[in-house]
Order: sequence, then structure tokens, then C-alpha cells
Amino acid sequence: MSDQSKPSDTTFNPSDHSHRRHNPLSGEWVLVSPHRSKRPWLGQEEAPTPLQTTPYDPKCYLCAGNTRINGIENPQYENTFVFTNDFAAVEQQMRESTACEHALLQHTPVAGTSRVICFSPDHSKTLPQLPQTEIVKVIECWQAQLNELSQQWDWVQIFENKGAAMGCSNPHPHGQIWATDTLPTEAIKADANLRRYYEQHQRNLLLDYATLELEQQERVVDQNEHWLVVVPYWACWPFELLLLPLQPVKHLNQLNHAQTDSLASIMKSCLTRYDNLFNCSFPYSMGWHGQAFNRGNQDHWQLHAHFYPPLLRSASVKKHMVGYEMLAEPQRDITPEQAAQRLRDCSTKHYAA
Ligand code: H2U
Repeated sequence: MSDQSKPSDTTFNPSDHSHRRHNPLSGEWVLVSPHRSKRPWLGQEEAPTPLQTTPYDPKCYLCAGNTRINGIENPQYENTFVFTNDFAAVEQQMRESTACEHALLQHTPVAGTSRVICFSPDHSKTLPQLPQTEIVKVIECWQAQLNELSQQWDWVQIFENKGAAMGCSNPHPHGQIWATDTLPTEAIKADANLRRYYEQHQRNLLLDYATLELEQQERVVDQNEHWLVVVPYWACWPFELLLLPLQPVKHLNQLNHAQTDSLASIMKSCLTRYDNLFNCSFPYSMGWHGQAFNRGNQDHWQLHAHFYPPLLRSASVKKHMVGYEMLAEPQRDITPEQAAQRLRDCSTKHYAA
């Protein structure tokens, strides 16, 4: 028997009623189902990512002075340390393309490099726990890497996988940089949508979006003179964040000292809010999207960082992108506006400090 009952009030209210939101960066849609956030949970619980307490682990491959899996010894580094990934995902050597024998079996060679970047010699301190001056060193390291890698590669993907819930293999604070001679899929989508908007309006999509979010204030989590952090209108992950500069900036290596300092400050505050939300070391994947290199005019580009955390209800209940998400489109329960409010309500003083 089907449920034929009709709601008595048909007025649409996005805080209560199902709707879809459009992501102008990816061109994709997300289903928002606010009324579902009250459903009970009897499913899987993750072990919360604990805070590390020891500043040095003799078994860690990334601690200063330790030997990595391939026998190479890490230096006694003092701030950041970058090395080529011993299990690099892409090979440096460019290869000639071979013809694809069938239209349905397409391939293309890809060349590049993969690097690991240790954020600090202190095994126990994740980004929000580092002093702001040390977060500045991480940003300066990203900038130096961009300056170097953009000479040779077209796309430089800087990212961090944090926490076992995101498949991170080592709790030592670290990120990665994969640089390639081709644009990966997410970059192609963002590039095409930013370009289309720029051509249609002669304006930058993300600068217009930042202005709108500053006016509305509904989804703003943090802001300072140079930066804005919002739960984007089209967020898929429950506590997803978008970090945006307020001035035109195409990539991290264009930032001046003041913009770099205030980026470190806003990263520290919004990542501290993350940890304080469920009193745990908040897992996420984050990464920077900025202009492609060696590809002519990039006026349509505006730097931004995405933070995709998997947690939904507590330190142990994760959002699963399964079922409808895999087969139809991403879906969320708590609205972006509610998520922004929850994060705004969190302290910027770390719970473990
Ligand atoms: P995760 O963020 O996925 O944990 O990545 C850590 C990287 O460190 C992983 O890509 C590399 C792995 O290949 N690694 C080395 O290059 N050398 C080592 O000795 C250990 C880990």
C-alpha cells in the first residue's frame, strides 16, 4: 500500500523541505533533506581520531631523524620537510602517446611528481594545534613548492588527508602535493565553470560569491581582512567548508605577507572549530584549487580551498556517500546554514589547549 497522504501546507521552506542546490563550481547538484536530520542512527560508528600525545615516535616514517621505508633517513628538520613520495602515484618521465584502438577504451599518458610535506617535526601537533607562526611556515612551503613545480607541471594539487577515517596512513601531521602535466577531472570542471561565468559576466564567479556570502552572513563561519570561510550553499559533506580570498588571487604563491599571515590565522581558527565541534581530532580531506600553469590567460580563476570532513553526528558517526549518492547525486540532511551556525558556535580556543 502506498502512502498517498498529502502535506496540508504546500509553502516551500528550504530549512524544512526537500530541495536541490546547484554547485556552480562543479556544475553538479546536491539533494538537501532537512527533515531527515531527526532520523535515529543504528549504523556504523567510527573510532574517533585520538589526539597524539607524544612529540616523537621512533616508529614513525615522517619524524625527524627516522628512516623511511626505503632506507633513506629524514633530516633533523625544524619546520617543514618535503620529500618525493617513495610510492609516487605518477612517474616523472613524459611518454609518447600511443593511439587508442577503440573509442570506448581511451587512455592518455600522464607524467608528474608526488611529494610528501611534513608540517612540523612535532608528531603530536596537527595544523590547528600549531602556533600561527608555524602555520605560516607551512603556507610558505606550499608557495615555494608552487614556484618550483609550476615551472614544469600544469596542475599542482596541494592536499591533506587527515585522520584514519580519511584513509590517512600516518598520524604525523603531513600533506601531499601531486603535480601533473594534465588537468585532473575536478580541475577541468572548476576551470570550465569559472571560465564560462567570466565570459558571460566579465566578472569572477568566486569574488561574486564571496560578496554574496558577506551580505547574507547565513553561511559564514569565519572572516578577516583578507579571507572568508563559509559552509558553501551547495555543500555535500555535513560540515564542508570553502575558504576564499576576498581579493583577486590566482594561486597561493601570489599572496603577500599580510595575506599569508591572515590565512594562517583563519586556518587556525576554523580548524580549531572543527576539533571543538565533537571534541576530537577532526578528520578531513582538504586541498587548494588555483590556476593552471603554462596555459595562457587565467583571469577567470580565483584561489580557493575545499575542506571535506566525513563526520556527521559525533566523533564516531560518519556520513556515508553511498546508495543514492553513488547512483543519483549527493544528499545531505543538516542544512549548510545549520552547519555554519554549529561551527560559528564552537570556540576558537582548542579544547585540548
Ligand atoms: P597519507 O596521507 O595517505 O597517509 O600518505 C602518506 C604518504 O607517505 C603515502 O603516500 C608516503 C606514502 O606513499 N610514504 C613514503 O613516501 N615513504 C615512507 O617511508 C612512508 C610513507
